Amino acid sequence: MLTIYGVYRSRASRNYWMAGELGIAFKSVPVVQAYRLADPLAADAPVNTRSASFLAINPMGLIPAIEDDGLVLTESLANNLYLARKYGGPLAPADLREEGLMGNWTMWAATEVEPHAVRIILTHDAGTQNSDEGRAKITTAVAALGKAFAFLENHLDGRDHVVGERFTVADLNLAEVFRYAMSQIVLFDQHPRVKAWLERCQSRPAFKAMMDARSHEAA
Ligand SMILES: N[C@@H](CCC(=O)N[C@@H](CS)C(=O)NCC(=O)O)C(=O)O
Repeated sequence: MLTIYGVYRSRASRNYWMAGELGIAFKSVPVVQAYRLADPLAADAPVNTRSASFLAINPMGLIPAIEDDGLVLTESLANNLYLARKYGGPLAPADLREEGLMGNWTMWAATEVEPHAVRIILTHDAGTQNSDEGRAKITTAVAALGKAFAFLENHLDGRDHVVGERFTVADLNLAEVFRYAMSQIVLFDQHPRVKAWLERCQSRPAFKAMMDARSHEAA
């Protein structure tokens, strides 16, 4: 059975959403980010990214990790590509060409979008979005995201989805990365196809179920 190590309030959200889309049974092992704890190595600390038991799974000390039939994977977006290939169905590539495209879009999201988008959400998480420093960070990130938003906006001309004519793992992986920039309403208003695509992705029952579980988790 698939095991997901992480918490919903982390990049593990992508893997929980994916498992929900696939309708597969999974075991969730809560592992919280060490930086959220006062003393992650205290005897009574919950299992976290610095706990020996988790470092045995992912020596990088980052969540999520998944374990499936003895295979351990530790990159959230790659975890989803693997799950798509393993369980098949409409979310998975139908052929090698689609597999290439899904990998390409996923790598694009990880390298060209996420580094900037995550800076936006982390600034909000830290509550510093209205400080001079926070505003400067967000302005820089938004400027850096302009090209990526324009690229996706152009790609979505005449298309509802990123690859093929259906919701796939490529949409899911991208949607989870673009979610980190959602506080930037102007950026989405300037790119209406990206905005409508993200709304479509987030209207899926499996996304809503994941966000519901997330909302019940300690902040
Ligand atoms: N590239 C990795 C990044 C994973 C990552 O940065 N995870 C964060 C939580 S979203 C983490 O575990 N942070 C723990 C820490 O810094 O102690 C992935 O996408 O899975």
